[in-house]
Formats: sequence, C-alpha cells, structure tokens
Amino acid sequence: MRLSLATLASIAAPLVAAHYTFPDFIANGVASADWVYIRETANHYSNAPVTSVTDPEFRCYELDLVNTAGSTQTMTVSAGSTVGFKESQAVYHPGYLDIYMSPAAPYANFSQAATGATWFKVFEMPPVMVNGQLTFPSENLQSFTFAIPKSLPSGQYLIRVEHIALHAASTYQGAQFYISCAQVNVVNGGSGTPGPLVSIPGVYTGREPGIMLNIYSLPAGYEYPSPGPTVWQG
Ligand SMILES: *[C@@H]1O[C@H](CO)[C@@H](O)[C@H](O)[C@H]1NC(C)=O
Ligand SMILES: [Cu+2]
Repeated sequence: MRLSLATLASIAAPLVAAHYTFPDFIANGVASADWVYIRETANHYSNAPVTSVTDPEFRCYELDLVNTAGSTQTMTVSAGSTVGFKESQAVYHPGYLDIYMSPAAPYANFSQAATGATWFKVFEMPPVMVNGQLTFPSENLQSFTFAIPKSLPSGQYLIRVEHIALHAASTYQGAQFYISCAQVNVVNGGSGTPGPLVSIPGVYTGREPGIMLNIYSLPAGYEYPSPGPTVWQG
C-alpha cells in the first residue's frame, strides 16, 4: 500500500505535536528566521527532548557538535536590552524555563566556546502555587523575552534557553529538556561580575528535587525548588 504524503503527515503530526524547539532569536523587537542566530539543533525536525544531563549535547544540542557553531550567525545586542526566544510551536508541557549565558572565547561561533565553568543564570520562569495548585507560567507560551543584564561586560556570549518539561519527571531521566543556544555579541556593557558560575553539562545530576518530582502529587504548601544556581541580578 502506498501512503500519500498528506496521510504520512497526518500520522506523524500527533507524535511531534507534543514537543517544541526554540529556533528564533528575538532582538530589537524582531524575531529572526529559524536557525539564523540560534545553533540548529539535532531535534530540529523531531522536536524530541534531551533526557541525559551529562551528554555533551546537553550544552546546546547542536545538529553537529563540531560544525553547527561556525555556520550560525552572531547577533549584536546591547547590555540592558530586551531579547527573547520564539518557539517552533507553543511550549506544550508543564515545566520550568530558564536562561543561562556564558562568555564565548574566542567567538560565539566557536564550537569549543563555553565548555568550562563559565555559565550563569540570567532569567527564570518557575512553577508557582496558585490557590493550592502548582501552575506553570511557561506553559503554552509562543515566545518570551527577558533583559540582558545591564552590567554584563561587553563581549561574545552564548545564550542558552532551557525548558524542563516535568509531566513525566517522577523517575530518573523522566524530565525532558528542550534546549537551544543563541550566539550574541554584547555591546555597551558594564563591569559586573556574573555568578555563580557552573559547567553545562555538569550543573545538574538529574536527581534535583526540581528535576525529579511528581508534579501530580505534591504536599500542601509545596514550593518549587528551582534547579541550578540562583539568577544573577546584574
Ligand atoms: C566567527 O565570528 C567571528 C567574529 O564575529 C568572525 O570574524 C568570523 O568570520 C566568524 N566565522 C565564521 C566561520 O563565520
Ligand atoms: Cu513533548
């Protein structure tokens, strides 16, 4: 039996509908086309998540760990300005969203940039309790923005978005990580000292109470513990 492309698409669509990527970088109020300033990810077609927090692909999930960085452009942004990410389709799962940055030497388009303990957190959107119910502000978002810290020194950086989907997180490696990295050149920077600094991979074990938990069975008065370092206020 031959299946038409339309039939195949209708079979495949429900499988990928649950997942998402972050392919478009927002700067100066404009969202770029897919994978121009964001390193194209290995899941650009499948949208499937990373579940190992120790794999090299946990850093930026590049299509090609060696070559993707060099074929991605670098966007110039001012410290203190608003930037963001636009999703391939709205964030479907309940979870925790955060943003890490790292200086990128010698350049953001260098595949070995940011491989040490150089990453710091600049933004987070954690689950919050509302009327005794854990709610997920990042769920169903199509895009979101945040500020590049004003005192961040000028230079080349990576900006890594991470959405940790928690719908199946009650067992080890059940949490699903949706990741990508934008390449930026920060100008008009300050003289702040970002921190605390962590390595990625390395920042998580996968057993943190904010990564391995059953979101459908939480004690009264529960407060979600964000995994990883605190947000640098800049
Ligand atoms: C990498 O970035 C640097 C600095 O922006 C640039 O001079 C160089 O041409 C880029 N390399 C590639 C392969 O695009
Ligand atoms: Cu999914």
